[in-house]
Amino acid sequence: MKKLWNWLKGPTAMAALAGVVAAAVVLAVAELVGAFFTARATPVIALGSTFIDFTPSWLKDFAIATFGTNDKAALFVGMGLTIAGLACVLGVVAYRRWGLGVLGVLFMGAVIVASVVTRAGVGPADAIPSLLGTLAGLAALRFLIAPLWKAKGLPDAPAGAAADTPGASRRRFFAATGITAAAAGIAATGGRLLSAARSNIAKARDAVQLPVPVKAAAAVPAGVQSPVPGVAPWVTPNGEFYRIDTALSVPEINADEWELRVHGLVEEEVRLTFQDLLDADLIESHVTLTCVSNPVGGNLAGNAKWLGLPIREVLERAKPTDGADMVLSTSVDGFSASTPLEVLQDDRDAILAIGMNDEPLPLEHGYPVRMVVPGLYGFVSATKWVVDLEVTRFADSKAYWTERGWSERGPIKTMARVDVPKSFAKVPAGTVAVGGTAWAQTRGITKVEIQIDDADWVEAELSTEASLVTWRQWSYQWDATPGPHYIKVRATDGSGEVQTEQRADPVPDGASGWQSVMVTVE
Ligand SMILES: Nc1nc2c(c(=O)[nH]1)N[C@H]1C(S)=C(S)[C@@H](COP(=O)(O)O)O[C@H]1N2
Ligand SMILES: [Mo]
Repeated sequence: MKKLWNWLKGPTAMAALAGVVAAAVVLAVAELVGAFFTARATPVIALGSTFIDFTPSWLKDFAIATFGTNDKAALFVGMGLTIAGLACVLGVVAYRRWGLGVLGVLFMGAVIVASVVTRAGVGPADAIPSLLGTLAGLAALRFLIAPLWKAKGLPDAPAGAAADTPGASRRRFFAATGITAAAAGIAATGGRLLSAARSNIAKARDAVQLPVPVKAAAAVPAGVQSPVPGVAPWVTPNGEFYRIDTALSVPEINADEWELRVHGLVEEEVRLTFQDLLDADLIESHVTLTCVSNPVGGNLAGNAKWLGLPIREVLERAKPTDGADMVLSTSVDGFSASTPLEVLQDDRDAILAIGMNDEPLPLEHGYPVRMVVPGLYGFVSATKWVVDLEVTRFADSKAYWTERGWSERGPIKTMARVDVPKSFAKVPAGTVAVGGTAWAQTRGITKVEIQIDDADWVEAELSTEASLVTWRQWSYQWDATPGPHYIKVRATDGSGEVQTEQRADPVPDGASGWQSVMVTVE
């Protein structure tokens, strides 16, 4: 204990602290200056995004299985700890050998700049915040370490660094550290406020007037909602809709400048502006989106009313040439999805969506324009912030997640989910309401069955079906006897196929298997 305390009071620990504060200065100054540049070009966002781009399928799967939609928060915490660790080392190195410390800091600066300028949609000028941040960090490191040298009179210390009493130099060190850390905090907060003030995208989005569709969504029949309290709402409110993407900072697109380019194996290259979409014959329909990373029983699925232009009509104008079998859609920040061409041409109404539940798309869900394709997992179809459609062939191009070990195609697997009771719930004996949802987009759900422990499968009560591309809810009144019990659920889709019992991980093309919920009846 005593030893630890002495070490903590010693110059090595102080040098490590100086390193951490200097790193904070790097990030804070870059954040402040970055308010005038592309948001995705700040060091934290660029480093994190680069890390995400190197994420193999098993790691993405692990991150989502472990942290769910908090995977980004987990990434930030991990990055923060890594940066702090490196900064400690650099602080100590700089204290012992200033020249070596400078080299180390410059090297880190170069890594940051490299990760910034290689982001999609980021220009060379966007390196400026990171460069200025690195220089400011170097100055801060020098400023903080100088009092430590004074106390020691180390060989590398600047000439004339007169010996100081240890107490005086420690006080000077902590004063300097406190002031620098506070300045970094102010710069970072200022940068945040400034970029928020400079961004008018949220305001522009609020001002968008969605046109009236030429084909309104079919009226939602009564009885789509499971009567069991606690089952997910049939329409997912925008604020509760799951969010999955590789974007650490939500892309901010000026709708007036947005343009979609349709090119590749086409007779006619087509360009669409946002105004073109507002002026077009739009259709509206409810579609349930599902993420391929959704584990059995997971909640990475949501149902919304989407407004948009059938991609079929855009392709009719572009006229794909013979041999084309895929459309590679790309977002402004470099994500891409490979969607079979015929899926975008058939009557399932894949759309370029601009509206979600009677609102313009929320920024996190793809403002101003995203794709919505019934029946396919999002990773091969639901490109948000979409700016480019290349008509091509599966043999010639690979999408973002396919390059990282996921499948090139992704039809949604039939899945039933128990929402109530929750796993490990304690429920009173007697009649227990069991309920949930099930989906098999484009095939529909025709049956949901329940099995209690090893009893025979029994049919659950199906809620009203709205369409084949939306989820269908169900309920079951269970006569529960005291003790531990397992509730299993499985669905049958419109093709007559029973959901497979075969357990599969989300990688590479979606999880399968029957969900089993353990409850204790008291
Ligand atoms: N630009 C972009 N679009 C994207 C993604 C992405 O990472 N970037 N992820 C896809 C995946 S994996 C899914 S499941 C859906 C999720 O859409 P949501 O966040 O609106 O629910 O978006 C898809 N579109
Ligand atoms: Mo996904």
